[in-house]
Amino acid sequence: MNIATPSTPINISALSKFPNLATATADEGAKRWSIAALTGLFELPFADLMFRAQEVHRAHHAANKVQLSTLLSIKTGGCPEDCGYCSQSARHGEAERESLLDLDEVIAAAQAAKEGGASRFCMGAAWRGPKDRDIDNVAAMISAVKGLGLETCVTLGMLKDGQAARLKDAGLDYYNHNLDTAPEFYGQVISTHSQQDRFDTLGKVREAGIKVCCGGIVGMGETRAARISLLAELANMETPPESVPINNLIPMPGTPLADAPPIDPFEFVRMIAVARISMPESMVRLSAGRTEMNDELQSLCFLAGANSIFYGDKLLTGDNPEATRDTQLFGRLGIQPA
Ligand code: SAM
Ligand code: DTB
Ligand code: SF4
Repeated sequence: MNIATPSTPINISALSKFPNLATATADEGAKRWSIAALTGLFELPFADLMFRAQEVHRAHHAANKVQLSTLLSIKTGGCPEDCGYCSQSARHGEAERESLLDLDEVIAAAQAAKEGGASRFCMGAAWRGPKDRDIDNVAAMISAVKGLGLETCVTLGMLKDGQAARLKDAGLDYYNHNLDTAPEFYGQVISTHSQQDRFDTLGKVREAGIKVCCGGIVGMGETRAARISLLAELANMETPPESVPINNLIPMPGTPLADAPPIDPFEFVRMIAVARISMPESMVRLSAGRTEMNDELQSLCFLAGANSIFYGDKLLTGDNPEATRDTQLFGRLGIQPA
């Protein structure tokens, strides 16, 4: 059964054929994902969920292509925010504080990323949000990276009016700003800003015509209901994010979540699969936490519809698999990097 085509939104009511799946609420139309529908997907037998994820994946994306983005922390540590997972918070993080990198260092890293095979270069700064003079510096970095023929992405925290347009003018393709977790759980992880603040920045990014990269983290002690609630927030956006990073918590020493119990690996794969099904046109990114995953688990994530990764041995402060480990895995699986 073809439950979705590339040009039309997924027809959730078509899923009602399956006994465990609730349909979307009638008044909100087929594009809105109800909690019941998402829960129904999560509760499917694993093989059925994987089958459905593959159907949606193949209807919307090249089946065996995985997009590669390389990350660089352009300003590390000393962040005033208190995000409970983050090594870069001045309140608990152990990441050493550094000032903004020079343009030359950024260009060298972007060139190396390009030569390594990445198609997008993502620059992250541990700020609550950039000051206007920071935007000048980052705009120069964006233009230079774009000039190398790479797609550009930045994650700089909350934006003030006018800042997104300046980033767009510099050549920015994507802005990463995650909802991170369910609205009901957000306050237990972060107290220095609200999830509404995140939505406000996402609105500014959209308005400026920049593509949105927005996802979250699992493995922070949240319930399955909270994971579903996060996916509902993402999938029900007027335009769902073009890129949806699903991070598995890297428990950072010194952070409040340093001892969080790891998530069941199959639950992680289910999260990827439900993201894929509920956001058919989005790129789903298998993000932080891959170093701790074996090849078999990562393969299940690709089978569940993940079609992008962070590539290169470092994330922002945390570890990522060596590039050679990824290229070997791609070779064994017949995946083409893109
Ligand atoms: N300051 C910016 C912000 O908060 O958007 C950008 C940097 S922040 C490190 C980007 C994202 O990385 C976070 O929203 C979170 O989803 C993810 N992240 C941070 N620390 C993590 C960790 N220890 N494990 C998994 N994901 C993490
Ligand atoms: C995202 O969702 N994950 C990336 C990227 N966006 C910026 C960052 C992961 C950070 C992992 C912890 C660290 O490296 O400090
Ligand atoms: Fe700061 Fe971003 Fe880390 Fe939160 S996630 S502490 S805003 S760098």
